Amino acid sequence: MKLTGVDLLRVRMPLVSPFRTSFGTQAERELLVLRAVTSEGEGWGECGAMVDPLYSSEYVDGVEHVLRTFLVPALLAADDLTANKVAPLLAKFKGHRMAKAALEMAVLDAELRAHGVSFATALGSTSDSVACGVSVGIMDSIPQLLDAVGGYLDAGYLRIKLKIEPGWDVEPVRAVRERFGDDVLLQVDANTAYTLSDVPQLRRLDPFELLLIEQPLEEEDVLGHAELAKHIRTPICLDESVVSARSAADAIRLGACRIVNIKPSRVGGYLEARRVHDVCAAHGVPVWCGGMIETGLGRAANVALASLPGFTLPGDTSASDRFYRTDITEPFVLEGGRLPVPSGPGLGVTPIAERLAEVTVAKSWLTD
Ligand code: OSB
Ligand code: MG
Repeated sequence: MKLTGVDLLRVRMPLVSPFRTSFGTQAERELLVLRAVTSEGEGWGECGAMVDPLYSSEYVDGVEHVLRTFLVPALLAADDLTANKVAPLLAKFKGHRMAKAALEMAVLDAELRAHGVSFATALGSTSDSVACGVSVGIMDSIPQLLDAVGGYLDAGYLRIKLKIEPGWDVEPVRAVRERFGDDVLLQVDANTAYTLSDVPQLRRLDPFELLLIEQPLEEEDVLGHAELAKHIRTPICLDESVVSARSAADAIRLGACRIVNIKPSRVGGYLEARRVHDVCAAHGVPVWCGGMIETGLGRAANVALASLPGFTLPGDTSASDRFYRTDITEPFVLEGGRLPVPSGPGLGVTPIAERLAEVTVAKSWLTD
């Protein structure tokens, strides 16, 4: 197929409540939505990048610039474009994985819609629903946290993830265990907030039988995670450090993690995400699907990915109403702690034109 152009939409959506992590607090989600227009029809993409480069080096304005200046022009010049060719065509541009992921997602969606194939089928899905967990932000107080966790358990979530940072780690975990018991699947995510000098504090999490601790140390400190693993019992899961199938293989080989969080945007797209899944499966390493506060578009693709056989732990594939009162697609609604895997062509969901228009703050058409 031939790429005609890309509609670049900047979307701003309020969150149902502020979401606090060790790197910051956000009350709204501002992100880029892409509509690829091709000779075979259109496709939708969503970019994981946030407004500020706090989770990773990418950020909305930077993504917009690299898409406009380098990535979209490279695809516009290709005569016989397929989703599989996107990464090779963009490989000469270093980094910018979230920008590349969004563009590949839009091209993949266009291609799959044209062929009447779902994301789930294309990626190798083996299930028609996925088990869902929820990521719970850092709160001002323990009672507030217990209210939030209680609400999510009542809603049916099968796994709770607590965001932690120094000063908000052992006590919230203890409080959740005391209130809700030892059977709750519980894990924590530090978003790089600790160093190896925190080993004594991180060891204090050991008695709580957590499923995992996600990304305790900084992104580039893979060997540090391998060292930390020798001193704590809680399994280490990497998020920020895993940016490709190769880096996943390296981290596993070095003993830096026993579990991997797969975020398609972080690794450059759904096709690389599947390769991360395959590498982990080959090593017997369980994976789960992470999230970047996606709209219904990214959520649809994440749920499809999470239905692959290696995704043996519940993901951060929460329902649409975890973050948004109104989504830009039909909402994903929890059913017995699970979400149904979309089965329609491509993403299986499409933005509702009026909803999308309401939240779009800027729009530009990229073409040659
Ligand atoms: O580290 O997993 C993370 C949100 C934004 C940036 C990083 C992370 C998160 C979450 C929420 O934990 C994931 C979600 O439910 O979308
Ligand atoms: Mg994380």
